[in-house]
Amino acid sequence: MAHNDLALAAKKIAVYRGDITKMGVDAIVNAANPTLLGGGGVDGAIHRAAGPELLMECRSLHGCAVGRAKITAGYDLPAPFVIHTVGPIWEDGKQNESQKLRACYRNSLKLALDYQLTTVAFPAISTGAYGYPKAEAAEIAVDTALKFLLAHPALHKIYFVVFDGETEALYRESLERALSISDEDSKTQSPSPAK
Ligand code: AR6
Repeated sequence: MAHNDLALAAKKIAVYRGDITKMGVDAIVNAANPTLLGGGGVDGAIHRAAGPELLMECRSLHGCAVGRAKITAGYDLPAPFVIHTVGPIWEDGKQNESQKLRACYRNSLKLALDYQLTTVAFPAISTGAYGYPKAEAAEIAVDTALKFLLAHPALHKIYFVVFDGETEALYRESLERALSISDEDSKTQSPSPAK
């Protein structure tokens, strides 16, 4: 992976501390449960801010499997669309939790592209009620987003919206780590200068 490409992709990622329901992006992502009928945490906040029509549309979707994503309108939200994805519940790390979390990010971004949406905001999926360790989850979120941005230049911006300073720091560290690893790779792989 060329370092320059990765650095460009990283510029399309922003870590933002605040409330995702206030984001004026094309789509915000909801950390939902398989019923898609609302819940606590960010799911509850999104349903409250979007208004009752969101629940009506969600009822017509007949749920969503872990790792998959479905899209609705945003109703009273500033964002015109909500992408609902279902993160894995953390058990012991041996139940394919990481693959399932990766799938959440990838499938949400694929859906955004299908709808020609170019700015997407994610919460830290699975890291609240679902108990996913925050550092590992941040690493997966950043890595999946970078790979997706490299493969799909049509996407303009991915926001990681975090509630607290600890999670914000974890995202920033993950981003820096991804860039420094690729920097080292590019140094070891670059041809030696002609003598
Ligand atoms: N904006 C941004 N981030 C938020 C907001 C907000 N308004 N509210 C919470 N967070 P969680 P999960 C952060 O529990 O772990 C629901 O009941 C929060 O600090 O919302 O995927 C669903 O219906 C945490 O870092 O989602 C499911 O049953 C992150 O969002 C279950 O919870 C995710 O926490 C899903 O659990």
